[in-house]
Amino acid sequence: MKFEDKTYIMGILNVTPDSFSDGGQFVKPGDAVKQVKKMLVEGADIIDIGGESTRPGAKDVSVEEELNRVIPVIQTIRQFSDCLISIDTSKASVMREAVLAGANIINDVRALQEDNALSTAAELDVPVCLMHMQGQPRSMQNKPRYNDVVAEVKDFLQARITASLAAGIHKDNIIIDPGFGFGKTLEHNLSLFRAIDKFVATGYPLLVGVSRKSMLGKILNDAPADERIYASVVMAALAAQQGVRILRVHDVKATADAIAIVNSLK
Ligand code: YH5
Repeated sequence: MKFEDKTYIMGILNVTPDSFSDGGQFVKPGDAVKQVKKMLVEGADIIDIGGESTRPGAKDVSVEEELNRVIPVIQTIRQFSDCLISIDTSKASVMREAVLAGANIINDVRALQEDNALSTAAELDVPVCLMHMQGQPRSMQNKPRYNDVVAEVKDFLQARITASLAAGIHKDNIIIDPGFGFGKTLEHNLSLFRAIDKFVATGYPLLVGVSRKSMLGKILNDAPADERIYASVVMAALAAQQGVRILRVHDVKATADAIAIVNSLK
């Protein structure tokens, strides 16, 4: 797949019963459909469907549970839309079933490090987002540590690109993501955001997800998730301005307006 030269909006659809900001709202396919239609009308280019909660402290889910959450939703979306769908998973079997059901993109917060993920992604021949995470969701936010966060995240992503290419994944199918909030303090996240130009300069399309994350809450005197929307949109605009190609967001309409402003100034 060849990405056009524009900033894509990836709308978040959580199908986990424990999602922080939309706690279990979108578990029923009917409810999920409503949210997907709203995001598409508002300007989403991609719908990102995740059945494993990867927020800090989240527990593991079984393959069966993850499949039960995501596959019916993908099948239902395919009955009314040919929009791009990404599947937010680290499990090879979920990647496979999701793509067979109509998903177009793999979004893996573990950068294809789980069993059979590299070979499965190569075989499915769809774009894949390789994200950096230090540790595992359960414990990643307890004392993250780096000597040089930008260098370490860049080196990790480069190593995963090398592994992906060696497994037969096409260069044009690789997307990279520094993984904001995944085993990072506020200072780590800010250092990475200041270095966005360095990630863009790799030539691989860059995906950024900061929407409603606790890094914004920390800057805003511990604002709760539903009061982090303006800050999320500002960060999205700053990212788009610097050449970020995919913005993973909860608030699609607000982000689409911000991108329109950024584009008008080019
Ligand atoms: C990402 O950055 N993030 S799930 C905690 C929050 C708010 C939001 C406490 N999947 C990313 O969105 N995939 C997630 O407030 C992702 N990049 C990619 N590629 C975490 C999330 C969130 C967590």
